[in-house]
Amino acid sequence: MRTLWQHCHAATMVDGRYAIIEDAAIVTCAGLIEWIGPRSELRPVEAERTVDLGYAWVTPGLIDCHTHVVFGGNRSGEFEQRLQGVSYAEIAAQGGGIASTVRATRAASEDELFASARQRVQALMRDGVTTLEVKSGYGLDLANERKMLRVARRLADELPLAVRATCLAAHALPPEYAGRADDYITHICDEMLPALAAEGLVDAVDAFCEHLAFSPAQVERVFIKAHELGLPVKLHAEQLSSLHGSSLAARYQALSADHLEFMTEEDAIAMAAAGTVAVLLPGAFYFLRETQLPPMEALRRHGVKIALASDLNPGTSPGLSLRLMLNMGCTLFRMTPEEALAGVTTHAATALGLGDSHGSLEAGKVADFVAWHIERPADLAYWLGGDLPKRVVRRGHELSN
Ligand code: DI6
Ligand code: FE
Repeated sequence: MRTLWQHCHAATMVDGRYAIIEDAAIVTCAGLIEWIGPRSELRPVEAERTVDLGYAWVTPGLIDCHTHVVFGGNRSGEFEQRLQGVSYAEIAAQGGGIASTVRATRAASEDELFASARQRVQALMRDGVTTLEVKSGYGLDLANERKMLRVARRLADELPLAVRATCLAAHALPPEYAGRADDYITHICDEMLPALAAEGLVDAVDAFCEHLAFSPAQVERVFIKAHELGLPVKLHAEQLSSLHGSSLAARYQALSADHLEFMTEEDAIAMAAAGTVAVLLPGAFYFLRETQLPPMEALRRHGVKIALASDLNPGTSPGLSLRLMLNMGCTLFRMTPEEALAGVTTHAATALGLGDSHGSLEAGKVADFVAWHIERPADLAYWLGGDLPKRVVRRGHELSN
């Protein structure tokens, strides 16, 4: 069905800029944008339907390009304990931290994981999210990583949004491999990744490169296997210390390197040359009360594309609002509202390998967009969360509220 959407302004986000079209018209057909431009230049079209958007601001559908939205249990009890003075080390000694999420995720059925993840995804969708990345990484064995990735696929089947599934088996060391990290990496490379890839459950491969997780040498083994399997890679890098994981990621043409508070200028140069997107995660920075800021000036100077994401996870970023992350990107990292919006549209699409089909309003791209009843695009980063009035269009069809 061909639809004409008119009486709107568009922040098209082409090339990561607002690239505004005032008094725009958009023609969609078969789920794609067929034409977009000033209404005055619209040639007569045979549209089955014409929609008046009441001079709303249209942006691309938002893209949350880094989430751990599938998990069992949550860690609000630990949050409360920590604020009562119990140290992180004591909580970890009691079996808390990421290990507790691994236990809860392993204990949950696929249906239970789906039901809890769906609620969180629906919260993100209330912010206009139409594309989502979902990582595994709380199963840490073949059966439980498979279970998480199947939930990711099911979210795409049952909710009106696109999902990219990322295998993060190299997130933490499972208890059965305590003291044997290299053996676990071998298990990932020889058993888990080939099996999960063969089942069509994996769109990209991620790892956590940090002293308390995996070394650059271990991460590189995972990357080599991912490339053998024809899968793109991403990396959690430079969150707590500088191991130059982001340079390693760039050497493997990673789609993105994420966190990056401790990255160096050399890392930024390597990422720019490789086209690896910097995904900044202000929710984790805030929740952990970090003080080391990502090197915004170096990223800008070297032309690294910058994305923003929720990092939605139970331990370090229980963030159910991507728009809140826009505000945090501006207030905490001094991004401009335009950079922040590009970070959840154009550059987020590139961070997922979807740059050709998603992330901006251009003819030929998927017709995922949001018509916001706001005064100007900066409103999206200005309000601290909340439910802004809007209409969400996914593949050319308006979603009911
Ligand atoms: N970095 C993080 O901040 C989260 N994972 C990661 O690689 C932490 C996940 C958790 O604590 O559950
Ligand atoms: Fe993460």
